[in-house]
Amino acid sequence: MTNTIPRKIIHIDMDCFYAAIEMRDNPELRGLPVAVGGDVHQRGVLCTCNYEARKFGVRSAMATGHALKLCPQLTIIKPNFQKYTQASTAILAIFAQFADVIEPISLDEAFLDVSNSHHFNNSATLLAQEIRRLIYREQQLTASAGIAENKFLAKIASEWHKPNGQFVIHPHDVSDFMISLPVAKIFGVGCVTRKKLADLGIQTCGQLQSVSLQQLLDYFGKFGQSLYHLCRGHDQRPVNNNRIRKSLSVEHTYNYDLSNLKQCQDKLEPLFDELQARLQKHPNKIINGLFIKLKFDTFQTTTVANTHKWVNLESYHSLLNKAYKRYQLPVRLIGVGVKFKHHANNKMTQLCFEF
Ligand code: TTP
Ligand code: MG
Repeated sequence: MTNTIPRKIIHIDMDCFYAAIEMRDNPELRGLPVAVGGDVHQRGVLCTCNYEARKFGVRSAMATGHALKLCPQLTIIKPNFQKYTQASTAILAIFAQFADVIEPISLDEAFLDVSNSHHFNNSATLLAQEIRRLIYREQQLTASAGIAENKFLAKIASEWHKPNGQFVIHPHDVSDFMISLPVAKIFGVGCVTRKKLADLGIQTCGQLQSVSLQQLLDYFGKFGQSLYHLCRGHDQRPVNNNRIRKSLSVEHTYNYDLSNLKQCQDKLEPLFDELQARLQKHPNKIINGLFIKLKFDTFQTTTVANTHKWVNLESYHSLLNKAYKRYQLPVRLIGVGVKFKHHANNKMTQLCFEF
């Protein structure tokens, strides 16, 4: 039997994200049309622009040269991805204060499944408001939110009151909401599908609902099935929690088996050095334990962990000794890693995307 209790999904999308960060960091830009992107002399393209620039018809992915024709006074700033990643990490840490199930989609966008949240008496509306308030307080950036029973609707809803707003599609309003929604709002419906649908006289999801599943399968193959459900506002996709990095490890399978503990010990230092190098790319994360993994020639695998808060070679030696003693067999693989703390309980940034 399917679960009849509607889920509560929040979709958060930052407003003109890169441009907003540049305006935050340079207040002189506020009120002026600003874009972030490549140089006109190098045939650059815009990543995004602020809402002032959008009034001139400037858009993301537009050639810088074209944007300057539409808006000659446009200020163009070179992207600074390190800054955007830092802000994104801090925002993700705010989400983690309120939701266990988080799916970051890009630096400025994430889904949160808050169906079982105890915050605000399980009001997703109040929760979204609080998240947006904290983002503003901690990052001086505005976000928009959509709240609905699934990812498809929540994402559409977050556009509804953009910028700096939020919108709820209540489960009992879904049918009405879908009737006039343009088919172009369905993800996966690009120019080609839109044209095919237009040829059939279909512009809205309401009109699409009158096409049978079989006809949709005939016209669009497998995608027809998705169209059938999405035009009714149905979307079962879970919020995928696995995109947040919870650990980092380096492992190596050796060309020949390591036949004793001493040989394993000799391999530890290069693995440790590589782990440290990779950790430097994640400066905002907090380590919450070290682990070692061994795979023996029998393909049995064992992992030993501790709760140390920083990496050091001695700890890995002691973990290795313990792991090796469990089987005392030739070893074909050694892995060394760290677990990250993944719940934010203070203002520090503790999460990052798995790129
Ligand atoms: P979006 O959320 O699509 O755009 P936005 O946040 O700038 O504006 P909006 O208020 O409409 O949400 O994308 C987020 C960031 O991703 C954006 O700030 C820059 C980057 N981006 C690109 O680099 N290239 C692109 O083509 C798009 C669409 C976005
Ligand atoms: Mg955005």
